[in-house]
Amino acid sequence: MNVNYKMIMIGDAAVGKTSLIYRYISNIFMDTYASTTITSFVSKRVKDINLNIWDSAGQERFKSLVPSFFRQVKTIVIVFSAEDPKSFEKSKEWYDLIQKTVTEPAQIIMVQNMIDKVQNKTVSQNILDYTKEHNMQFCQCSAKTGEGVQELFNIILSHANSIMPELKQRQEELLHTIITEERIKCSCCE
Ligand SMILES: Nc1nc2c(ncn2[C@@H]2O[C@H](COP(=O)(O)OP(=O)(O)OP(=O)(O)O)[C@@H](O)[C@H]2O)c(=O)[nH]1
Ligand SMILES: [Mg+2]
Repeated sequence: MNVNYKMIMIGDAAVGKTSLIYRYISNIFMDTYASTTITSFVSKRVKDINLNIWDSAGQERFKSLVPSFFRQVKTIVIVFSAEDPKSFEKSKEWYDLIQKTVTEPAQIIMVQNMIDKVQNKTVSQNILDYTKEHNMQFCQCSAKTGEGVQELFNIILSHANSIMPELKQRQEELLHTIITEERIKCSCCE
């Protein structure tokens, strides 16, 4: 039985959330910016895992809608841009939003994207301190060159594998509930 694994990309507008997903799923990169307005997901099957990757809208006007997609999420990726230090400051607000709204344990990863755009790739100490202090994993990526993207998803898949018994049990319980409900429906129609 394949297990479903839900993850979501969040972060400010134009930091590269959609581009990272395109790079991972289809190995493509598009220079043109088409802002995401509707949260949706794409799936990739990796061995026995259906990785459901939700892509959210980073624009401020959509921010309040994002937590409604956190239900049953197992990994949250907060993306910011290496080129724009303000986007790291804003990612702290995204972290606070997770703290306020996510009730179940989830892996949280901070991603510094667009590292192809900066000469000095050294991660600043305040970023390292912040991620460590909040128990987050940290990755540097470029959706444009593909650098770090596979590594990011390997971290996520490794987490998925580490909670596999829990995922399987949950899925079986869900299936059982659906079958039971169908039986009840059928017997009441007889
Ligand atoms: N150079 C470079 N450009 C990137 C990278 N990632 C994304 N971009 C560009 O940055 C722009 C925004 O990328 P998106 O992936 O649409 O950003 P987003 O975070 O999904 O934005 P919203 O959907 O508005 O929240 C696009 O023009 C991309 O081509 C990267 O790693 N390097
Ligand atoms: Mg997008």
